[in-house]
Amino acid sequence: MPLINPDFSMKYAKFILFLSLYQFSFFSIFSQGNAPKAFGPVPTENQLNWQKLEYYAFVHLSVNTYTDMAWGLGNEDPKIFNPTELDCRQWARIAKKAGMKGIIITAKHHSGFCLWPSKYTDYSVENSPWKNGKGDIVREMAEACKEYGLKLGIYLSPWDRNHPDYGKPEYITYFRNQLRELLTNYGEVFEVWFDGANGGSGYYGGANETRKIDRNTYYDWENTYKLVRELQPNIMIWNDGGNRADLRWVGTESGYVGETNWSLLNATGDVPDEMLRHGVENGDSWVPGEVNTSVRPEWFYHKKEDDKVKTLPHLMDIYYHSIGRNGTLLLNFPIMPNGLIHEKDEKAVSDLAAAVKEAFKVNLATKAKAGASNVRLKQPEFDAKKAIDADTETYWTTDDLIKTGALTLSFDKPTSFNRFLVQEYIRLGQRVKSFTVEVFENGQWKQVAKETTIGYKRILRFPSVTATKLRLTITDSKSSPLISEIGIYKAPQILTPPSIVREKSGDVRITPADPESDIYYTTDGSIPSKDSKKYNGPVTTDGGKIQIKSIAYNPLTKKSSEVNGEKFDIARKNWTITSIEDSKVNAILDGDVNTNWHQPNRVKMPADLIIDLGKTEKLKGFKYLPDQNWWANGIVSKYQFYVSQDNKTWALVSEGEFSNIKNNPVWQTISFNPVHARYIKFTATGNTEDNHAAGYAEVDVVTE
Ligand code: FUL
Repeated sequence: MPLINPDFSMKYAKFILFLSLYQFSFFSIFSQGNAPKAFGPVPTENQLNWQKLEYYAFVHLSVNTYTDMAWGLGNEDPKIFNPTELDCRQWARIAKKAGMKGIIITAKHHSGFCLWPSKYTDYSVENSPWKNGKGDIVREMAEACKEYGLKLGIYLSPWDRNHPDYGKPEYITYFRNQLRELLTNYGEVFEVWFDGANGGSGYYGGANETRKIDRNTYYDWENTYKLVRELQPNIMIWNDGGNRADLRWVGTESGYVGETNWSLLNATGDVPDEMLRHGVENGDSWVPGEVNTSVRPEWFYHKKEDDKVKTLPHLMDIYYHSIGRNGTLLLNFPIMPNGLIHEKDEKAVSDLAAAVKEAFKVNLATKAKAGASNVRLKQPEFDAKKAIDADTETYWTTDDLIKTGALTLSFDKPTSFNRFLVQEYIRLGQRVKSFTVEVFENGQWKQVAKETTIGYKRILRFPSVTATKLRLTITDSKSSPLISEIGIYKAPQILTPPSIVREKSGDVRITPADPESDIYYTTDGSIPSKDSKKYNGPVTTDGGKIQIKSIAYNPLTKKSSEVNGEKFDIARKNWTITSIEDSKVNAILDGDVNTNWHQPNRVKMPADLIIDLGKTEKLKGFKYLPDQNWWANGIVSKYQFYVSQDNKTWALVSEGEFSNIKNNPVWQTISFNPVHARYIKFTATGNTEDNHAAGYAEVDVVTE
């Protein structure tokens, strides 16, 4: 007799099978099988991969690089295009070193000039002297990107100010032919950029007229996108507002996206700039934001901007306001006429890369213990630790339907930090609507941030704290929050020389780049150190001349910035501009180089600016700073300078021109033989544009 009744063993086997199936489903309920479901629109695989790039470059080069213009007109002779030292490997090397992941090249800007030898037009490198017409910049760019492990992106301006057919249906065929060339012959392309500037005046094959198009319908985007995706299945399509594509412009070129930033928009309908800036909380499509800005004021190279390359603190702000606000950063290099990136631009992005690396070197969160108020189904695969495991594919989350929750990180000793990074697991949708960050310092909880959205990545800055715990509280969410990563960092201070400004009152204001830095200064010309006077607010003066030298200082590291020094002549406190009745005119005397005043349009050259100095002074020169804005007009290049004791009889003491002020619109200082006077008259007799506009950021005198 068998030991086990076969009937029984059959039943037993069935029972085991049932048990294991049960077990299988039991565990799967609590494992991947029961992971939270997507909520609302979610990114495509292309969008996810693109978001992870975070940082990539733009390069702008075209015929207008040689005419010093922002846009080409379409009539520029290809013969002017000759970047004799062009080296795409230099661009790629710089981008790589800067931590960028790709480069988008202006294959064709609005001028219509093509940087590749397109077989559909003569208006290209083929008819330029560069490489005797045998070159192809897009090819060189593609090869350099490959060599440096960077992705290639293409900017193809839909607006073409050269093409005779622009505005007619035939042009669409031309445009698509060019797209086909670019998206077929140069390997994988990660992003294509269809600029929003569309239609207007142009050369148009000699017609020289204004052609208006409806930018929503003219290009038949639906079919154009279809072609793009057919040729490049992994591509991201950029197109601004009206023609919803894979990502969106953020409504500004100044380098920031809104603090509240949803990666959502509605597929149809108007998109005002405000919406571009913040996305739409309940939008029906996933359309994340890309922050595009230039390392200089303008997109194309202009020599006059050699002194206007963005500073490290400015670039750092841009970093926190783009990548730190759920956006990507597309930073532009204007290529010089010789075909290279300027060394100052290279230095700027290298310094930024070093500062970012330094700031995010050590993630203190990995040294903490993590606990959560609620863990989905009490399962370890969703527990608090998943937010600090350096794996963005895992996450902490709460039970379904629970839209709030707190995650607490505890350190075993007081830990100092000033940056907080948090990421959502966006594969299942962007959910968090609001959150706070608190720290446990000196025995009590203190709130350091109260914010709205998170998205792919959010980075917050706050003054340093030394705490034993940090608590992230999700105060509202569309569905259970999914937090994939948290970072806590102690970013060192950025020690660049402070800015020194003398206000009209005569007081001197000194501002460090990093609000946490101390400032030390001297007034006797000596080099400041931490033993000098500590700055605690504006330096008051008796209205006389003053020289200030200052440093920014970090008491923790005992490091200081380089010295910044400014010499100010007599205070302008009692000065009045007598020739103009406009309260805004005092912008000329406020010490702030970013404010300015312009003569009204009705005023023709010679245009006078008369100032009463309040009392007689012994003058030996004057200073003029033109409007510092992009494309400022009214840059005075020819002048006369008069003095008077009574505002009636004037003596001409200097006359001439400010050489090179167009290329280099910095302070102009003119000396003359010393003379006593109470009134001065600065007469603009010509400007850099040969019209009648006269503008001023600042005017000052030099006394004996
Ligand atoms: C703008 C263009 O008009 C600029 O010239 C530049 O290309 C910038 C990236 O986009 O809309």
